[in-house]
Amino acid sequence: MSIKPGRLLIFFLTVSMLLAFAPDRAPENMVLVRGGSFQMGDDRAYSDEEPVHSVTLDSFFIGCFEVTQQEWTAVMGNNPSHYKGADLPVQDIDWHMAIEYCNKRSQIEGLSPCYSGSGDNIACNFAAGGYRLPTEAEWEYAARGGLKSRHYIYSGSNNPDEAAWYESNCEDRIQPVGKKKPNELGIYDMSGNIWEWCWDRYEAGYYNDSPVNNPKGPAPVDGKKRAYRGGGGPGGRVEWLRNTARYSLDTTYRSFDMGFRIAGNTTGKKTGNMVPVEGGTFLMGGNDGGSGERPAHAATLNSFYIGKFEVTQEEWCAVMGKNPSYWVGAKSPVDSVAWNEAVEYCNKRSQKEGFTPCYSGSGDEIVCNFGSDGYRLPTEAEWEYAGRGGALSGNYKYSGGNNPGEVAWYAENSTFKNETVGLKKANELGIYDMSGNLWEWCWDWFDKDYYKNSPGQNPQGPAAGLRRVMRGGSTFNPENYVRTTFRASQKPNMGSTRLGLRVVRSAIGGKL
Ligand SMILES: [Ca+2]
Ligand SMILES: [Ca+2]
Repeated sequence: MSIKPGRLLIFFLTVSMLLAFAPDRAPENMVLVRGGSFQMGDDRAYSDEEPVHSVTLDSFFIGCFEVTQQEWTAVMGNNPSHYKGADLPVQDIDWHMAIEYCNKRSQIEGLSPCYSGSGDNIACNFAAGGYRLPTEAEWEYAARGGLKSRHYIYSGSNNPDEAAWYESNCEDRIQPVGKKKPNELGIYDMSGNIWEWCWDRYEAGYYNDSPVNNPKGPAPVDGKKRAYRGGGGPGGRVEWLRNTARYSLDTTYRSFDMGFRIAGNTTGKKTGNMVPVEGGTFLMGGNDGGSGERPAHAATLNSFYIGKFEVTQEEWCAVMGKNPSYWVGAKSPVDSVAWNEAVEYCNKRSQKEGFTPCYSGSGDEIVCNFGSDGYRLPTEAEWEYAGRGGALSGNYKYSGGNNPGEVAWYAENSTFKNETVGLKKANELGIYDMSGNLWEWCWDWFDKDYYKNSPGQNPQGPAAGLRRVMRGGSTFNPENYVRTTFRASQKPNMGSTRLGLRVVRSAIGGKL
């Protein structure tokens, strides 16, 4: 791969900015709502809640609270609310103001904004990583408690006074968020307190022919009205608090009891310490290396994310509950983990963070679903592509430079113990310690002759074997072993004090 220096600089700055702003975890005060199917609507109430119908939603994030005045002011620099208080929901917000807040907050946090266009022609990119309003279906599913639903009438209870602020208990004012009982998912005030704008245009008969999967409201034929949900407050009647109750207003309508709650896609979030690697074609292996590295051959890879660091002992413990490492240090890479255990870690971490696990089966029959969005080990090709700096490659011998002492902990500069991750110079993509520190497990079965006939697209290693690939060399090894093309292997049931792992995730649909 060759690239002009000017272009390289721009690429590098872009990647650096992405890294600098990428959030480390789910946004504060948001919960993951696991996708699933539910029965939307209610046949016993108003006609616009009929018919009850099946809806299936993807996972999403939603705010635990209505957007507060403190949050609003931090982003927008003003406070339009009638009832003032930092921990009160922001009020007097029309639909367009809510949209503007979502985009602005996305930009501030380095997430790609969901909304484009203006006036009556606002479009929402539901694949973007930024903040947005929930759809009506998302709102109702979350209010009902998602997969944990206990089928209450109001969000979190059958007793309106337990779950909601409304006319009989709110003392004629808007109340601070989070004081009533949360619902099954830990979300507050979905019933009562302020009304909450949703994304959807409103049509009373929409449920008669709305799509089953991720309904997003009627097409723009119904004018300016948008749906809102979950109100109460002063003058709020008890029947308005129901999870299924639907209302609509012109998008420019403002009132002291109107605000919103944010939602977000699971894509683009939870990228904690994961570096986006744009797919591309590179020359894998090298004709100057050992026989297993030959021949150099073209490999084309899809985009993926890779850990900026080797998995640390802290990260391992948070998922697996114990630390197997010989060389102990919370920020040092975990060692003494067998390949099978590394795979188990990936699946467990995926489940914990709401991703779909990649691995199934057991022992030598473990298979990897590369189409899942969960954590997995890199393929050998992904490891080498990322190690070489991907599309930004400077074609160095080691990951990030030609001087091994600058980029790697290896036999010449180490005390043989694992070093804290991230202390040496990062490579072109901002990834640390790919050369040296610990060897890193890869997915592939090892075959010394694999390069002689490996596929050109997304090679995933031989179908079977005795040993799994490990890459990058360790603090015990001389410089030859910490080259980006050097190949080695280990039996999958054997851990080593010199061997750890680094995780990757597929970029689903090619989107980073
Ligand atoms: Ca509310
Ligand atoms: Ca390493």
